[in-house]
Order: sequence, then C-alpha cells, then structure tokens
Amino acid sequence: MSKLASLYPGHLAELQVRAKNALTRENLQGIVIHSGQELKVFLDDLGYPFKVNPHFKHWLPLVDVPNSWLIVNGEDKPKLIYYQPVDFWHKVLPLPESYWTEFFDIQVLTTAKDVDQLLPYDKNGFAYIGAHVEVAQALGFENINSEPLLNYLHFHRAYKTEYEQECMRRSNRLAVAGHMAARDAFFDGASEYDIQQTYLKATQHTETETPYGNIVALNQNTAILHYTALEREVPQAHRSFLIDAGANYNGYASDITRTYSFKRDKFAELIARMNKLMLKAVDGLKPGKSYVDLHIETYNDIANVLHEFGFIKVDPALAIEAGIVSTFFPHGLGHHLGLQTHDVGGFMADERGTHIETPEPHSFLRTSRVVESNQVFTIEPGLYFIDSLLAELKQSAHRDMINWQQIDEMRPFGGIRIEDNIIVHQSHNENMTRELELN
Ligand SMILES: [Mn+2]
Repeated sequence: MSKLASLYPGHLAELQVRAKNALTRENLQGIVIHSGQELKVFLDDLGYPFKVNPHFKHWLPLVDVPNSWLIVNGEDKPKLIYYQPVDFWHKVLPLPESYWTEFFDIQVLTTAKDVDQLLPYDKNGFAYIGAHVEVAQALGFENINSEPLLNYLHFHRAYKTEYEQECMRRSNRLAVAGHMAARDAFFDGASEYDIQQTYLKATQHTETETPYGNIVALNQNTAILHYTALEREVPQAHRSFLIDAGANYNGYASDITRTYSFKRDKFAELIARMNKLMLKAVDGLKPGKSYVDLHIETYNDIANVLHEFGFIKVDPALAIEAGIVSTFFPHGLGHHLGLQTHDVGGFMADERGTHIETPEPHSFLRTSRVVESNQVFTIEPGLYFIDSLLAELKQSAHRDMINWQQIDEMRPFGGIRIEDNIIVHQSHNENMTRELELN
C-alpha cells in the first residue's frame, strides 16, 4: 500500500470528528460543501481558471472538478456528488480509482443544474459552504457560510493530519526541484521570463497550477515585494535574483523563497547573514511560543544585521525604538501554510474565532496565534532596499541614523528574502525545505 493510502483513513477519520463536533455545536444535521463553479469573463464565453473551494479539497484530493458536492455529517460515509457531464468540447475527467474512492458514496451528476435531485430534500439543518451564495439560496439553503461554523473549522485546520503533512512534504519536493533549476538558469544568465519557464517545467506545473503567482525578480526588481512582471529581456548585468515560488500537491501548497548574488560580493555576504538569521528564527518556532514574539525577536535581529553591515550608524536598540527597521523589513515573519498559501486560522485564539490583535508596528503580521505541534508555518524574514520607503526615511527626523552611502551601494541589488516551510512537532521542527538539499 502506498504511503498516502495508509495515511488517508486517519485523515478522513479526523475530519469526521471535526465535522461531528461542529454540527453538534451548531445544532445542525450536515454540511454541504460545494466545489465551486467556473467563473466567466464579463461578456465572454471564456472562464477564469477554476480554483476549488479549500473546504472541498480538505476531504479529498480533487482540485479540478467544478459543480461537485460533498455531503458530510461526521458519522455516515460522506457522499460525493461527482460532476461528469456529457461534453465533447472539453476533457471530462473520469471517475478516479484511487486510495480515497472507497471511503465515499459516489453519485455521478451529468447536468449541473440537476444537483438538487441528489441533495437533501429538506435543507433545514444543512449548512452550505461554498463561494456561490446565490446558488445556495436558489437551492433553499438558509445556513450559508455561517461564521461560527467556519470559525470552528478554520481553527482546527491549523492542525495538519499526518496525511496532510505528507502531502506538504511532496509539495516541497516539487518546488525544490523547480528552485534548483531556476537557480541554475539565473547563473546561466537567463531572463526573468525564461527562469519562470524553467521553474514551471521542473515542477511540471502550468502557470495556473502554482499555488500563487511566482515572484521571479532580477536586480532592483527583487525589492518589489510582490513583483510578478516577468521581464522578457535579459538585463545588462545579473547582480541578484529573488525567487518566491511554490508548488501544489493534492491541493496542498508549498511557499519557498531564495535569494542569490551573482558574484561573491557584499550582497552575497548579506544573504549568508540573513540565512543564518532565518535559521535562528526557525529554531525559535516551538510549541507554546507566540508567533508574534518570534516575529519581534527576528525584527530585533535584523536591527543587529543593519548595524553589523554599517547600514545604520546608531545602536540597534535605538534603531528599533525609532521604528526604522520597518523600512528594511516591512512585512511579517511568515504565516500558516496548507490548503491555502496564507492558510486560515492564523489570528484565532480559540475555536470560536476570538481574534488576537497584532501589536503596532507589526500589524502586517499574518499570524498572531500561539504555535502548537502539527502546525505548518513559513518563516520568511527579509531585508530590502526599497526606494519609496528609503525616500520617506530620508525625509524623516531619523535620516542621520543612516549611512546613506552604504545604502546607495546596495540599491542595485534590491533585496533579500529567504523562506522555508516548517512542520512543528512536539519534540523538534521538521524543515521540509532544507531537508531537500536546497541551501
Ligand atoms: Mn510566504
């Protein structure tokens, strides 16, 4: 039996328990989960790429079937309404034969609008979870994406089953192959666009299959946090390269970033220093630790790096107090990772969804929750030379704290971010990314 086949029954059993508990709390009979529908471009017969409801792919590894439905009640065999139209225009996916199929009562739906014949007749007591509120209303659902139900499910989604952890290891394996090919393309002098094609080929993904739009940036473009332009031209010189790119495995995302310097220069030294800082942050990720505290510790460590490299003229403590570290590190340390790249539940104190505020000036942080075992995180500190933020700093009262000549030397290199994906276990951390020889 394959590894996934042996882990899947435990995953399903855990989801059944969560569903049962959620239904008991909300006094409901069942949950109806809609995979989604194709969205059409305005005034056109073309559709946008289909992105499945994450609640749907939590139960089974089906990411590309619209108009399908799951009915679960936490006790009985879940029912899968599988959409299989008679269609000679498009490829119709055959009913899969896989390790998960025996666990579902599968019914085939050939005409999407006939789904009501296969749904519970009396919608009272059933909650709809899905993107299409108007469809749910037309079918007679009254409980639609209810917040208490979603809060409960989202809180628990942070705890990954062994099956999910295995999917995420595989997602990392795919992405690491892409990263290694992309790195080689950079040192061969390729354009951003060609590096992107190299990455996609190595991961065997199409552009719409990656969990998010890849960031493939050369030189100054590395300082644009969400740069996705993909310049076709080869730049005059290759100085630096930042790639933030993931992969999908059974609907689970990886999210990995690496930065390279073309030469053995000061920027390369800064990358090596940030790598050390990043691994220290990974070591700090432990059950019982607040992710906010870990972020603040890393933020303070970045102040030390700014001082060591002569970018600031003042004591790191003074730079922190003045808030100037945010000019160089203007984002959060990381986030939960799973079915979604920025996975849900990051701000929840409990299963009712009580929100944990992030303190100023760290309000951009994407998780404020206490770390526990079986949670999966990214750790992704950065240090950038961003013209717009530096211009603000130069106008501020703190401008004399900065060694502007040192800063100006670094601007052509852009910035650095290094990001790994970590499973927190009770006794140790599993760095899925590093264990795959991507250093
Ligand atoms: Mn990330």
